[in-house]
This record gives sequence, structure tokens and C-alpha cells, in this order.
Amino acid sequence: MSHPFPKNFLWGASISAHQTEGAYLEDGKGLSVQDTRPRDNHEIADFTVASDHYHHYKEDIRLLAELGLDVFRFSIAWTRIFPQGRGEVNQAGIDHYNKVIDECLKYNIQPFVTLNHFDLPQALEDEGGWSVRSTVDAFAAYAQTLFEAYGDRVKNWLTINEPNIMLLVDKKILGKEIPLQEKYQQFHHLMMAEKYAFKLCHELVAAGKIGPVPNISLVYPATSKPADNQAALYFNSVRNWAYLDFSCFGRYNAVFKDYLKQKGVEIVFAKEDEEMMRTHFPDFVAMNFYTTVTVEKPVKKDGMSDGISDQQSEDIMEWGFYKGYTNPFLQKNEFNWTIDPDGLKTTLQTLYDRYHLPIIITENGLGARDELTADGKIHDSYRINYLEQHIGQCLQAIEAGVDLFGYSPWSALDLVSVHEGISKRYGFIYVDRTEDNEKQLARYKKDSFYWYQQLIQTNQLP
Ligand code: BGP
Repeated sequence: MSHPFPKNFLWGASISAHQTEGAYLEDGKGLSVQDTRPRDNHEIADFTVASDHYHHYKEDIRLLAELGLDVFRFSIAWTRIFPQGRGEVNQAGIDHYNKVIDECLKYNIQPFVTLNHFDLPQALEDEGGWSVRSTVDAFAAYAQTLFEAYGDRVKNWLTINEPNIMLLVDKKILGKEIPLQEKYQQFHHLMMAEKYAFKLCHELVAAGKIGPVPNISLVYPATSKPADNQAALYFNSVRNWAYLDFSCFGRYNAVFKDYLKQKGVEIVFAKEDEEMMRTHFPDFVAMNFYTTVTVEKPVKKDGMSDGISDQQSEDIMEWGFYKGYTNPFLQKNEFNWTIDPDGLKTTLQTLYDRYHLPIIITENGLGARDELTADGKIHDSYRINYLEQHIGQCLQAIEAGVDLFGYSPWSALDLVSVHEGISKRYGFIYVDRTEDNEKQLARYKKDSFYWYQQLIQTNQLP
């Protein structure tokens, strides 16, 4: 029989603004880079409607209360607060999130608020986006506005979702290739923007806590060959540790710096960076975990292919450094992502030993093509199975000494997947997006909803 989780363990569920809200031009909202991103035609539900959470937030939060959540992780759309990225505040945007926050608190659900989840204002992108330093200033002003508006009620903040994935290993999120030098300069600006968020949160939010949100896929060497071990070291450093080392230690790690040197990339630091980066630190780490990755040292340059992201495909390759490898010991989901619950425990232990900070999991889950049955049910036993295995490993990590204080899987309700549109669903709550249907946008509780509800009630796995 499984042991209970610690008494104060936080059970949650997560979403992001642009993947759920829709209402993309309502109440003064400006366009974000996600609104303008080119879409595949097969996506019947685009981000303009998404799950229409903007209009359904009351119903959704009521369902999440029924689920029994302690925590609801959502992001704020920067373009609702500042339609042009900076300048005059859009009061309708401030009001909307006031209502969302108050609705959560009404049910005793703590909001965990992400400042920015992939949706930079298009107006800032037009001025150079994260390539220009002025975007860091705009972000700091935006973060300050949020802390001042909501800091009396929101005590837990997350900075910028997965800068490591958004920029470094995924080609689809921003929908374009960025030249290498520019890419790493953007990365540095994101890192500095986060430092301003730490500083401002600690100054402005009484008892406020804030953490970075990396996507971590632990990297395994394909074999015990020393060269493969080197490949794994480099990919771990670039993909996983570059972000968190900067965030938590205030420096880039030496392997990452060597990688940049070999690539001929030189990050330009502003005068104030050195002091800022060594002065402001997070209170916890919020980790998103889906997969692990396995790499070998590439031996020949041809065969280099065009994988979209390392989570999805082994085709990822950086000549001279690493090449994806199909791990024969791991199963995959229908979207080609490896499933590795044991890897979650190892990741938690590695992370905790490296940074000595409390950890909350803010994403983990199974994307699948769920089917709504004629009687309004969704039998997602595959998701229950996935969650059960991963939550089991969370418990093992806690018992092995990791300070894991919460688990907030992806996603609270169905939303528009970054890579696959609405066809790939993660939610505990099904959102009907069939066309020409009077049930359009209706919500249904999946089998996993009832399973998670039971788990939260008993604070232990069945
Ligand atoms: C993470 C993102 C989420 C979410 C998730 C699943 O990297 O933070 O926004 O989308 O991945 O990815 P996908 O939607 O492609 O299945």
C-alpha cells in the first residue's frame, strides 16, 4: 500500500493564458507573438478561441474547486495588461485577472501566477523582441504592475515559462529560426528579465515567493562510451542547467560557456548585469517535466535532420556535441515523447542536490487524442496510468529526502497544444471543440478527473 503524501503537500493543475483564454482581441487586448504565429490548417481550434477560458473562467474554477485543488497555476497575458507591451495600463485587463484571482480565493485555491508564458507582445517583437535590451525594461515594468495590482492576494509567482525550451531546443514555439548569436543574446535578456522579477517580487509583495520555470528533460548517455558521456554532459548543461545555474547561482556554467565559445557566440552583458545576477535569487524551483532525452556523440555530419523539439524526436543533433538516440528501454506516447517515470525521481534528486531549493512540479502529463463518448464520458485510463506512475515517483523522491512541496500537472482543462493544436489533449476537464455543434465549448469531467479528485481527498495514491 502506498504512503500518504506530506500533510501540506499542494495538489494543483496548470494552464497558460494563450492556450486557454481565447478572446484574443477582447476588452482592449493587444496581439502577442502567439496570436500572430503561423498555424497549421488542421488545427480546428486556434488560439483566437482556444478553450474560451476567458468567458468560462467561473465555470472552470468551480470545476477545479470540485476537483479539490489547493493550487491553480495560470499565466497572465501581458497584452491584456499592456496591449502594446508597455505604456498605458489597460484597466479591463487588470480587472479580468482580479476576478479570476478572487474566484480562486473564494474556493480556497491558491493562484500560482506565471508572469509570461510564450506570449510576448507583438508590439515589442516588432521593436526587436528579446534581442533588444529595452524588452527587459518593459518586462520589469509589466512585472511591477502585476505585483502591485495582485500582490496583496497572490503570494506565489513564476517568472517566464521555459526560456530554455522556447529558445534553445524547440523550433515551433516561436515559429521561426533565430540566428545563433541572437538566440543566446535573447536568452541572456530573458535571464536578466527574470532577475528583475525576483528583485521586484521580493520588494513589492509581502511574504511573496517566486521561482523560475524550466523544462527539464534529464539527458542520458546512449552508452557507457566516454564520448557519449561527454555528449550527455554538454546537452544537460546547455538544455537544463544553463538556465537554472544563472537563476539560482548567478552564473553561466563552464560547460555552457565552452559550448558558446566553440559556437563562436559571445553574450553581451550590460553594466548592471553582474551585480543584478549575483544579488537576486529564487525561493523555489518550479519544474516542468515530460520526458528524458538520450544522446550519443555524433560521428558523421550527414543524417542531421530537422526534429521539431528534443522532447518529440531523436532527430535533434548539434554537430560536434550531441545527437538524439532512441532509448530502447523507454516507451513512448502516441506523439513520440518518451515516458520515463523513474527518470522523474532521478531528475528531482539531481535538481534538489544541485540547487538545494524547494521544488514544485508545475507541468507533467500525458497528451492524447481523447474521445468523447455519446453519453458524455471520456475514458482516459492511459492518462490515469501515466499520472499514477509519475506521482508514485514523486512520493519516492520525497521519501528519499527531496523537498518537493507540490504537484501541478498539465493541464487543468483541455487547451491548444503548442505542437499539435487541439487534437492533443491533456486536461482533467474535456472541452468540446467540435465544429457546428450546439455543445461547442461544453465542459465534461474525464475519468482522470474523478481519479485525481480521489487522490487529493485521500492525499495518497489508491
Ligand atoms: C510545455 C509548455 C506548455 C505545454 C506543454 C506540452 O513545454 O510549457 O505550454 O504546451 O509543453 O506541449 P505540447 O502542447 O506541445 O504537447
